[in-house]
Amino acid sequence: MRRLLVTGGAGFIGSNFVHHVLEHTDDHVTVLDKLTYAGNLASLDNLPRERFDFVEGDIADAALVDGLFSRVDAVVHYAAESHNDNSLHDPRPFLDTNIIGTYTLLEAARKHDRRFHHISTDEVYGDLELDDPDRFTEQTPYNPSSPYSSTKAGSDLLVRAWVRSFGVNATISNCSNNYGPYQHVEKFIPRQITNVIRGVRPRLYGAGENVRDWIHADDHSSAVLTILDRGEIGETYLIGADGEKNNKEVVELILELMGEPRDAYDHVTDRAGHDLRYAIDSTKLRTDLGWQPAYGDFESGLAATIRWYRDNEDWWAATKDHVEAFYASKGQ
Ligand code: NAD
Ligand code: TDX
Repeated sequence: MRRLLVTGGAGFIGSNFVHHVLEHTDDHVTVLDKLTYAGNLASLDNLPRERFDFVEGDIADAALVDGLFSRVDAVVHYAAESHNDNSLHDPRPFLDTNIIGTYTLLEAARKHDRRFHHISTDEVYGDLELDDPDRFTEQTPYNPSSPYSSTKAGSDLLVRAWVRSFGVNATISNCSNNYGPYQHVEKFIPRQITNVIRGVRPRLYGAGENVRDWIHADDHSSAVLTILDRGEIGETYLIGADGEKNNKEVVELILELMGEPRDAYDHVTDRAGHDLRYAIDSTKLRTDLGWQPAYGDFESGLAATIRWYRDNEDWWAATKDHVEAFYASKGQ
């Protein structure tokens, strides 16, 4: 039985990964999570105790991390400050967790010679024009825009340096925008779904023409497991499911699926430095490692996600008012 350490496993994508691993493998999972505002233990309810344990702590705590690395075979690193809007308001935690935290984990991976997989984002490549025929590939130069994406880019470069300088057995993946259950209501799709449930009109930044390339979190998990099992050390793999949509289309689809008029939303103040378009070419992952997404159809994945937020109001209700007060203070 392989023993995995999953950092950030109480967050959105990390918790989806934990569920995926426990369902599809025999691995044992230890989660290390600081339980920031974004972590929620309820996302890890009802997991088999003999295959799962939870440690509350900071990835930048070198002594804690050292002890945990000595007990596992491989590490999958999701923990991060993840929200662009927060990084515009208060960048410091992004440096502490995304840079110093990743550095702390890399030093432990080096000391204990552990397999390490680093989770990153397509935002490290900056943005594309709306009419650009190209998509991001592993060769696209780094050009991050926000405090969030610049710290993720910095963490990727640290991983590359620790591979080359110290022979750490690491791989990196850069994924596009995820959607699915357990996503914090500060993020675009759950914010709009929970607004509609509460009888509030969805909020679109600016004109709503910005394009994101959507992938279901479960497809992200299967891709990460594929890379962990068969990825080549030192390589970077882009993860995406050909899901480009502009924000206006997504809001209109949410409204339609929830039985509201498609135009029942408001335009609000745009995000500063708002990236225009992200788009992923995942040919390398598909060709070299044979990965395929299972959720071909965004509309049915979105409908299932809407059902999940309707059925799990207890999971999100406590944070919704606080999130909306923060946005209201910025005219969003
Ligand atoms: P999230 O904000 O939902 O979860 C982050 C988790 O990390 C939380 O549980 C939080 O408590 C934990 N955490 C934060 N700081 C910590 C620290 N110092 N020590 C230990 N735990 C800490 O984020 P998410 O959306 O699930 O993103 C997870 C990872 O995936 C991030 O690395 C992010 O950059 C990457 N990513 C996200 C997306 C997306 O669409 N959300 C897309 C591509 C890549
Ligand atoms: O209320 C909103 N209205 C709106 O129009 C919010 C919260 C967002 N938006 C727009 C901004 C973006 O164009 O929707 C799009 C998606 O916004 P977010 O959910 O904040 O995601 P994004 O900034 O694209 O970043 C996400 O994908 C890449 C994750 O949060 C990152 O962690 C990941 O790296």
